Amino acid sequence: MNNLNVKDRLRSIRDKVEQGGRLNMDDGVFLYSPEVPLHEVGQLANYVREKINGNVGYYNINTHLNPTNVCVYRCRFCAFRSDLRDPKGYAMSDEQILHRGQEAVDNGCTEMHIVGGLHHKLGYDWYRGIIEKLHNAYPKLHLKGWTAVEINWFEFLTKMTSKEILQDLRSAGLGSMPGGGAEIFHPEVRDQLCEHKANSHKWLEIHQAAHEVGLKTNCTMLYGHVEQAYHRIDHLLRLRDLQDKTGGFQTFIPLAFHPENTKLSHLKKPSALMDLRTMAVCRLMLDNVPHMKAYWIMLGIGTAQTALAYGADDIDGTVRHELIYHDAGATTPEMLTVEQMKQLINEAGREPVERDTVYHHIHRNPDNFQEWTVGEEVSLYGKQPELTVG
Ligand code: V47
Repeated sequence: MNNLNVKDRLRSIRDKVEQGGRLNMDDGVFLYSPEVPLHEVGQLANYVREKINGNVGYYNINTHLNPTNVCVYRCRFCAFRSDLRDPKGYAMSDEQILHRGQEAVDNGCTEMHIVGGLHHKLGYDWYRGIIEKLHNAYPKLHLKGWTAVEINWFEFLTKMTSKEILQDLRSAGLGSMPGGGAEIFHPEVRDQLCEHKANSHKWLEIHQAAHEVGLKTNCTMLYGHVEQAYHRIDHLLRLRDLQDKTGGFQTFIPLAFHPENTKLSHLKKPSALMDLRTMAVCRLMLDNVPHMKAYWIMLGIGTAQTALAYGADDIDGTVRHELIYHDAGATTPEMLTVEQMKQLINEAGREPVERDTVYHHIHRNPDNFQEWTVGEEVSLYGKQPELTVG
């Protein structure tokens, strides 16, 4: 591609974006080409980000719970899983799980993010019971739990439909679903990473079922391993199609592959430049998903801050007890304080706003941090910003 072609194509993409048009497969793959300057893609994504979310940088106060790491699957990118008889394998007791709930409440958390392995010997009732027990003991804590891969496993265990399972989990206290398990939908890649687990149709069907029973969900894409640009864009287009139907996705989280301790440990971790380009391209392709999360645990703090100018409007939470990325070599701290979260958003020139899982403002009692109330839903701008692109 010569320089003139690059400029012309970029101009036509910029026109499309400014006029509210949609980018297609060719546009997306083009934006990934090294000839296209990163700052140009970033500037365009920032335009969309400010149009939708203004100058706000969202964060929440949350904790993670991985009740077991024992898993029937052997995904090649995963450093967290364990075999049933491996000394590393664990399954938490009710007491340990409830202790985590108490710790969360004591620390002012509004959300618990719950995911784990698919244990060979534990039935659906164990997984359901975790939600029910936590919800009964700590009803104010939002439980964002079980990925589509777990729901698919519960289908296998119970012979219930995904909709019946989701309704049942909702009645037990499930508040929403995280976006994990999506990896890369395209079978050319998925079959190399995790051939046995829920395929793209299943993953999307389960998220559609969740949206239909009134649960909001997130969506993700695992990048920087064996995939190519067209696999990533194909993935984003499949998510965009479902969002057109249901509107149930709240946040998209691009997940950079961490190779350490995985079966793909010979691969290099994606660079910060790749992380920023991916955030920007995702913001531009997913024009119907309101939020983009720069997950600081996975990106590192500096890149997460920079991503707030490349399409992201959210940096996830304070986080405690994260294992999936730390087992795979993440060097980020185990958690950040609220003051640190606010500072890093401020340093990036954005206005820090605490949200709950489903994007309502959180109001804290200034005299007692543990006391909080849920305010209004965040308002999306949906109007042209003052600035112009380019
Ligand atoms: O599905 C696993 C990925 C996901 C590795 O919904 C890896 O708010 C990189 O989905 N290197 C789980 N990625 C994490 C996840 C998530 C994280 C934060 C917020 C939300 C949300 C969801 O992590 C897995 C997989 O795609 N993953 N191992 C690895 N070695």
